[in-house]
Amino acid sequence: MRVCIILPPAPGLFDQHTNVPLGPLYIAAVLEKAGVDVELISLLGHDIPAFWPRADLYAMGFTTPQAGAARGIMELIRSQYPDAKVLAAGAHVEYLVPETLAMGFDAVLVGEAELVIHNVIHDLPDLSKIYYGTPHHNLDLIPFPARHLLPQEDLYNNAGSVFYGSQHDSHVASIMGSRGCPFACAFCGNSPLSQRLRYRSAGNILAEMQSLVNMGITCFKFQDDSFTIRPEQVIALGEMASWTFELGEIVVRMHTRVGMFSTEIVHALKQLGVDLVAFGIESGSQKVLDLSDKRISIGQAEEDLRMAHDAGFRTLGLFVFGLPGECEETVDETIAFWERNKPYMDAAAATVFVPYAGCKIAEHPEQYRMHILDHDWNKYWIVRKDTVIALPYDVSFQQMMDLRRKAFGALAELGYAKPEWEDDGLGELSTDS
Ligand code: B12
Ligand code: SF4
Repeated sequence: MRVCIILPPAPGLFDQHTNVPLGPLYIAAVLEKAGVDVELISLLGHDIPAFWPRADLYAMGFTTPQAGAARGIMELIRSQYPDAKVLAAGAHVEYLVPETLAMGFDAVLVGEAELVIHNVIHDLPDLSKIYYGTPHHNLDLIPFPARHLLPQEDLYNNAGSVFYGSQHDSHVASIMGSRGCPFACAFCGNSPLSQRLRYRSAGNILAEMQSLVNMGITCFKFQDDSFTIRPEQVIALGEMASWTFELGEIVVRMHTRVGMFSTEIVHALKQLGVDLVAFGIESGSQKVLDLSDKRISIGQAEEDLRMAHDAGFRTLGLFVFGLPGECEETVDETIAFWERNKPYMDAAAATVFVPYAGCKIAEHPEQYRMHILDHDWNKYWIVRKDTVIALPYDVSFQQMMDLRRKAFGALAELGYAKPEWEDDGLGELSTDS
């Protein structure tokens, strides 16, 4: 049995080459463990191959703006092997099953795939149209991502970019310590199927980190949605890290939700080698936060930035432009937030709101007083400069583009542009925020 997993290109990323998603690597690991012969082909920053290897199953996971590319790849494979079986999975397909099948895929796998991929293999060549994954309740039972299937130079991000300037000479591995997020921000494309928060044990996470350290990778980017949501987990991880690694041996970046940072976890984060703490702040306008169901306050965001900064961490604020209620006044409030918090916010990055299928705004735009202007998925990059996809009711397209220029211009003026961003006021924006 041979399975070929393909990573479709992501031309909207500044550095698509090393931004390999973990999902397909986990599935490759599960299949290998079951004795399946797995080939992983990354088209992230690579040319489309002239010749595809023969496989019993071709499988692709993709996000929304990659959907067109994924379809093109499927057609190329079929032009070489007309009877090829091609499976679609990943974030995009969840709410668009009929559409994905209509694109020509043989089957769609919805949600987390570890517990259902065996059924797909078992059914070959007579696949069902839909396979529903179930969230794994014991993440420790999942093998570590099959990083060995890709060349090292495809896997590890440049640490200078991930850590906003520090750690220039190293490479950084993505890692996930938990899955799921119990919140329901209106703009978020996360799956409600995996809303239940699940953790790996501290020992399991550290074993993966140790295996990477053994390969010379000492920088880590935790991709968890809210790394600090359960303080006892962070404390256990920090304590075990202090037994496993020398102080300073590893460097970590993590991301969390405003309201989930406390002095209680500071020591543990230091034990874990945390250098950069990223907060999903989204907007400097309370009105925008409330209209987007964010359920955080501007005061909390400022307090968290200060607390983390004063505890000795570098802080990164992540923002989204163009959420419900965005207008001149809210952009001004956000710019004022950046100015006010500059002493505590070491880095900031912003993206533009894109209404991915399944997020509450895309499902009920009228409730959020938003127009959705375009359903061409190829444009659904959060980093495009030439358009906005969603428009608040009371703002014209031109006003929105002007506000966008103003917001990103201010970010650059405040010194928050990354060196690799283009210097045109809009910048390349954040591609790997
Ligand atoms: C980390 C991350 C990134 C990183 C990836 C880097 C890295 N080295 O890991 C970066 C910053 C590059 C990134 C970029 C983008 N991302 Co992103 N990203 C995430 C994030 C936070 C975690 C992904 C992850 O590792 N999850 C853990 C794994 C285990 O879960 P998973 O990815 O869902 O995979 C499971 C299933 O989907 C399925 N599956 C996935 N792939 C495959 C493949 C096969 C063959 C099979 C069978 C199954 C399968 O099985 C997996 C295991 O259970 C998610 C949010 C989230 N919490 O998931 C957003 C998310 C996936 N990203 C999103 C988006 C939109 C993007 C961008 C398009 C943004 C942009 N720049 O315009 C780009 C696209 C780049 C790309 N290559 O796809 C959206 C997707 C929404 C949508 N409808 O498409 C999400 C959900 C964020 C959000 N809340 O809106 N991203
Ligand atoms: S934006 Fe963050 S906190 Fe909100 S639902 Fe998405 S992952 Fe959870």
